[in-house]
Amino acid sequence: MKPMELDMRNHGFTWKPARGPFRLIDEAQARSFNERGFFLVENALDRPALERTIDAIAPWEEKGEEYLRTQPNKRMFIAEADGITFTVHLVKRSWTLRQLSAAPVFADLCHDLIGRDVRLYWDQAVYKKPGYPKPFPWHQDNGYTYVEPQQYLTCWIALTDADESNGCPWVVPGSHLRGTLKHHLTELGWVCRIEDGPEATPVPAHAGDVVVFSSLTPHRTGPNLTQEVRKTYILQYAPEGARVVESDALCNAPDRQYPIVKDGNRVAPPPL
Ligand SMILES: O=C(O)CCC(=O)C(=O)O
Repeated sequence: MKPMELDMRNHGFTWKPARGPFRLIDEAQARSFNERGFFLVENALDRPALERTIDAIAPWEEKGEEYLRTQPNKRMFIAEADGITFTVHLVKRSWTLRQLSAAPVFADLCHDLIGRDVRLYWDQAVYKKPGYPKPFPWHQDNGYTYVEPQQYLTCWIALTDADESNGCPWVVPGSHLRGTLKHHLTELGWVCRIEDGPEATPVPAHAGDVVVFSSLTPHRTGPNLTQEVRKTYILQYAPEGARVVESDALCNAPDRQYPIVKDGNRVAPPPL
């Protein structure tokens, strides 16, 4: 396969490896993150935490789906009623989700993989509805909104079991090391790669597991061929001082991009 082109804003990128001492991850997970761009944290959320999370998302996700039904072709950008929904910025609406975003497991992942001063950057639920046949195509998260530093963290929390039958993540191990790749816009989203290629690897996860990957790890999800909704809640974290390049805005909106780790310490989320 031809080497993929870089984003024109990506000059001289070098991967900043995660180095210990670590609070949560082990050496094998650190090696996998540095060399392959991802790893799995098993059983991060127990059953009650999963139920609280799903219940907190439900009213907002349902409202969003109702709105999509009123739109031409029941679509808005990449969201589609009865297909795939993206429910964003839920930490502005739910104390349960705000607390989850700053839970020790995520704060410690931030410490281990980003550093001593880290903020929540983005949160969204992504639900794939039963029988939805379309993939969510290959992209890097930094291919959507170009942030500097390019290297931030995505935690894909499985709220339901996810495997190849219902749209678990797939990754291309090792492709994070060159920084942000060139993306082009399609009706299914921004795309940096068409073919899976032999290296593409599915990352199945049980409900409560977290697929941890870099903003630079190319990933995709497949169709949902089952009769159940595939549910994920995604939390992304960026180092203090991160900026959106287009607008030159700091990623520090106080209502949703609050500190998670400050001077190396876990921080409670601000009240709603
Ligand atoms: O969960 C999915 O199906 C895709 C979500 C995703 O890759 C993203 O939001 O960047």
